[in-house]
Amino acid sequence: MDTPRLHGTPLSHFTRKVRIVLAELGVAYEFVRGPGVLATTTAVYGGNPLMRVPTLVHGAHMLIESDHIARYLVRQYDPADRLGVCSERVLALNRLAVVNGVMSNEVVLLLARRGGLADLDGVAYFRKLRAAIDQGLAWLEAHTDPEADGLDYGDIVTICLWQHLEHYALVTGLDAYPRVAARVARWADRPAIAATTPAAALAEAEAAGWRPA
Ligand SMILES: N[C@@H](CCC(=O)N[C@@H](CS)C(=O)NCC(=O)O)C(=O)O
Repeated sequence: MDTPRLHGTPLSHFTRKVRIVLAELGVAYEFVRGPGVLATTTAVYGGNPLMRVPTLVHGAHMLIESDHIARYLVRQYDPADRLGVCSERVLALNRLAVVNGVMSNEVVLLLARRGGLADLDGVAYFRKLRAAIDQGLAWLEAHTDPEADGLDYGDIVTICLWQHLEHYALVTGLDAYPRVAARVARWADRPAIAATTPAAALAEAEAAGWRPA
């Protein structure tokens, strides 16, 4: 089949999940960088009608939703699922839901700010999203074992969330979550992780001539 084509943006943490899975599985792919996520034509998002990234195009298939893409890749390239991408353990499912929820809340707040709203905390719903970020991080802290064996998909998504939070600094008080920080630090030098940090992805994109919209 053709080389998979991944549509994303350099700083998208949802896209990064897929990039790390591709690298861990040793799958070569083409990374198509869109100009940003405020454009309103689906072509910019690889055909995703929801106008979000990531989108994976592989042969005749177009897939959206980072976790669905990761599952598709595992089925294609790693049926043994060494990273536990398809795990249905309750803890794994809840971890994924909490990380995704915190990521999504952060995206809403960042895009509201980027769209011109200066006083995020003046909107009751946005205050709730912030509170849920704090509660979600506290849940992760309580359910993270920094010494657990092996890198799994739960670690990958947590790393993407954590380093994105550090990059944007929209959320303060990250030092309240030392177990999460320790778990992330444990894998920080792994090639697939180090090569896709926000700073590395941005530098790579700029070197390739990418400019944000
Ligand atoms: N549930 C989606 C979320 C994707 C998502 O929200 N991506 C962000 C970039 S990190 C985006 O494109 N946001 C634009 C928007 O929400 O309109 C997934 O897992 O792929």
